[in-house]
Amino acid sequence: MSAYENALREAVQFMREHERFLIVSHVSPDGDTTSAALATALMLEQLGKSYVIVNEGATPAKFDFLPRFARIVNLAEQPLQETFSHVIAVDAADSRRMGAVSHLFSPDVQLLNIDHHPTNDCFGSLNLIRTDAAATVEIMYDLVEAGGFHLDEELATCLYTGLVTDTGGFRYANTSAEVMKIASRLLGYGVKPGEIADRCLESITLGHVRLLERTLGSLTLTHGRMVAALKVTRRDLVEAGASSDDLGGLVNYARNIEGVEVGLLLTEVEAGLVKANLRSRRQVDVSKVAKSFGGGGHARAAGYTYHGSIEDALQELLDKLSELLGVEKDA
Ligand SMILES: [Mn+2]
Repeated sequence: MSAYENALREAVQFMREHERFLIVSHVSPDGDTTSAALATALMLEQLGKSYVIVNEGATPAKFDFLPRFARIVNLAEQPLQETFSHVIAVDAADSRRMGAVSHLFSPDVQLLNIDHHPTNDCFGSLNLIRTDAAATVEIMYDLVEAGGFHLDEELATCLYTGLVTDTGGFRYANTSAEVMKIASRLLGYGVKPGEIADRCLESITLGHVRLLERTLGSLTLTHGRMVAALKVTRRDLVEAGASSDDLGGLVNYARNIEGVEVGLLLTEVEAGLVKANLRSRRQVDVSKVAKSFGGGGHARAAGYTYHGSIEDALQELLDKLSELLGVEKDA
């Protein structure tokens, strides 16, 4: 039995052996972590277990078509008193990605870490990691098979949504034959691909459009036009009436410019706190760049948090990219 098959078996056992669970999705939740958390909930229901699903903050409303969405507790608005001995974290590459949730863990906590990020540091007591999986939900699909869980429209909808969002609608390089095979099987359970794609990929908020209008003016090209950067200041967010929810996809306007290898989006979330989103086309492994600043992610999509001004964040990042690309930033 491979180490992965063994981890699948242990994960199923973990779910069967215990009664009450805390399910944690990662900070700034995306479609994959949200779908994986809800799929976990549905699987625990099948086993007759009880659970609480939490996120450090708000989960984007565009995912509210997913089953059990209303069960996700936003800890910023609804603090919990209970502590948990059994925790399942999904799509979080390290314990910091779970956000401020550790006060919910009992001293004897056992944590099952289910993830597909190559930068995962195996922070769980059990680690179910497959770094060649396109999404955490692809691992959840393996778990459904390994544990003999019953696939129905609800569970299939969660798994399909995670696949659609983490592959950018089956367009990114992580779209494997296996992904298409799984997606095809899931459609057989009544999943509605048009509706899911519309909700997750096509629909944009008014806040996003207003933010885009302001942000495009900040576009700078460096390194012989191989790097494109966009900046969103606190003021942009306030004037656009936008929240961090509305930032999704903005970084692609930088990366998608012809000839650009690395697209950057720097967001001043609050004074002195900057979120950096990095996307690359084909050469640069941006997860390494993110990791050098204390973050993580994938080769083509990564991010980190920076303490300091947005200008300093940008300059340090551009200097790092100069090293990696072997090109001066003002070239
Ligand atoms: Mn993911």
